[in-house]
Amino acid sequence: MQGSENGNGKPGAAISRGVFMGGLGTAGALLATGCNTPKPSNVASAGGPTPGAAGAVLSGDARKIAEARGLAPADVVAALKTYVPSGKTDEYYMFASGGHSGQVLVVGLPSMRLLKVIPVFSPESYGGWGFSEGSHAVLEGGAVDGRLITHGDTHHPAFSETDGDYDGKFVFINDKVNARVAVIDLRDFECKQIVKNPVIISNHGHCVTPNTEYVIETSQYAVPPGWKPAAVTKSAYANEYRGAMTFWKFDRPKGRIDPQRSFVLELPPYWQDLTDAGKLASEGWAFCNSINTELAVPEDWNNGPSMEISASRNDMDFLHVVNWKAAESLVRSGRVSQKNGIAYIPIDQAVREGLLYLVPEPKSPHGVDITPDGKFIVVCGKLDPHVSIYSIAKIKQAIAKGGMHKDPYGIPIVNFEDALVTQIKVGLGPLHNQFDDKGNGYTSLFLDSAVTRWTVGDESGKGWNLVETLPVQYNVGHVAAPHGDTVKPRGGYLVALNKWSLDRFVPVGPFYPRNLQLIDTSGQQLQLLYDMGIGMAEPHYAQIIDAKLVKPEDIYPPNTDVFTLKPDPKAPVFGKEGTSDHGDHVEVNMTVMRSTFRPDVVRVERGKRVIWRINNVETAKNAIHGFALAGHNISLSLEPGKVETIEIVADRPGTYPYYCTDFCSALHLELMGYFVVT
Ligand code: RUQ
Repeated sequence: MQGSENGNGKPGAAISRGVFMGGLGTAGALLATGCNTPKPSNVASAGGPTPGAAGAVLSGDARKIAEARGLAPADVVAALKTYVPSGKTDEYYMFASGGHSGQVLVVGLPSMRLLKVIPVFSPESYGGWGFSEGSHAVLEGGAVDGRLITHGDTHHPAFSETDGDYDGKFVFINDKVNARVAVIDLRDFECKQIVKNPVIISNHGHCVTPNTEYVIETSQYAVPPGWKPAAVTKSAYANEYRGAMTFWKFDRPKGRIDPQRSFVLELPPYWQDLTDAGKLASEGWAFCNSINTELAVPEDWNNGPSMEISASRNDMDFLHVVNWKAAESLVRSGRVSQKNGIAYIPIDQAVREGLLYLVPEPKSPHGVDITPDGKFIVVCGKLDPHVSIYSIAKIKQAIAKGGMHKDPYGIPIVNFEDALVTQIKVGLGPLHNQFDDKGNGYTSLFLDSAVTRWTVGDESGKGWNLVETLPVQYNVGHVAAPHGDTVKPRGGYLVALNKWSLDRFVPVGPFYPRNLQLIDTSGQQLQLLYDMGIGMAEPHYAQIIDAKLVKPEDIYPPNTDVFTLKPDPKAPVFGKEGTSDHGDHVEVNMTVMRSTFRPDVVRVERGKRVIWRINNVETAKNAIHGFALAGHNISLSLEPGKVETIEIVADRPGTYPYYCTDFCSALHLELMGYFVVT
């Protein structure tokens, strides 16, 4: 995105991007040139509109509208920068986690319009997710000890990468509560696979390696491996509980995680937290924070200290430094054992093989993010006002030199001073970092409710300077910038993913919207552009990708099984539809096309199992049909070319209408039929 402060007298970025394709005449007639260089005094951040101020820089109709709506000049500039008129599309996609809705949200930038909700861990009736046999099988893939789980807590979306940059092919998303990872294919924006970690039962850190060799999933709350029952005592905790970093092998041609070629690295029962994969200078390494190096366990809070006190006593916790390339070689050599069906490297073996090191980090850390050149590791300590900058070169030197102290698990600890480059005092409650294309880093400040901009410096500690702080509304968690965690950040925007919104929206009851705020980072000053209310669970993290890199199919080829993206051999054929009795079950082969279900009467004897296949044989883009069957808990989404299968038992005699749930034509209401159980 171009800067708004281009100083060439042209109206702002949105205009020069071609919003007014016919030249600047129209806009120029409404806007005086001054409005594209807002001075901080004009920014309507807290003080609200300045009556008449808009009039100073606007003329004609624009002035009248701005005055009538009480808009300050900065508001007008912000509106121009985010407005995407009908017929134009967004510059970026943002994929945000849907928190404990278990879903993933797709949002356009800079308009901040919600474009899609991708069902992943939770059944979703609009998408037929969990109702069709295919989607049910995906959910079954994430069963825990055979129990189907129908919710999730999504945290950290991760695009597939090539050479350390997003490639627009896949998105991976973790489920914190059950330690699962899902694969979303960007050919159709649908979830294709869920895998359950066989060793851990909750996760948090989640990212990919620079060529998507692995999807990394790191544990949060330590448990005995395989979550076997154990005493909740200090000694049981220290001896039996373990954390883990799991490397899920991604088979790109198949578009699936391959558990057979995946492996787990055992970690101490420090609660591992955010995780990032090294790139360029640090490629082959992975880094993860930890928070409970006290090895505290919940005790009776009536008599002793609570977890929040006992797990935050230490001034320093540990950054975990993992040589995953070397771990991969070890696994390939076959010199590793298995645990619960997955290759497993215990801590002592990891230490012997030089795979695992610790570096002290202050205090209750949360985010760890690698700079775009891969040279520096930026750690946020939630209870420390600094971000701490470590150097991979220094860490490697210290490892080579040897002679390190060890933690109680025998893991070598690199001296803090040997690894640290510098610290930047950013403010209270630093959580997460992103980067832009101009050599800046951005850190969210949870306690201060602000985002900061600072400059990325060098190995000697020079050039790491705080530049600016912008308040956000309120309690910001992650920040996200276009390609902001890759080797090639694009810059221009920052999104603050705020957990509280308080006074920002019309009230909707005690459950407040979350507030995703779009910030323009292209100019001298950070400028808040837009508040997007999210009326559901908290989007923790988001990644933002250049829209040109994502090339989904606009229609499925005929007869597509969407879980293989191949032709379904059992797809019902147009003209050969019907119902057939196979003794123990009845098969229904149905097609749908505006505006007829064929067959439009399905008659079944009570007690039969019914295998019901539906093929949307439309060939027009966007000609979506839904399928809802009364009384049987069935809802499907049938995009053109898609085949879905449902299985039901006809156990309750009755006459049940089925109909299309997508208003598809003028005769949509006639697109129906009757299912009669006799
Ligand atoms: S985190 S609490 Cu990404 Cu800050 Cu999950």
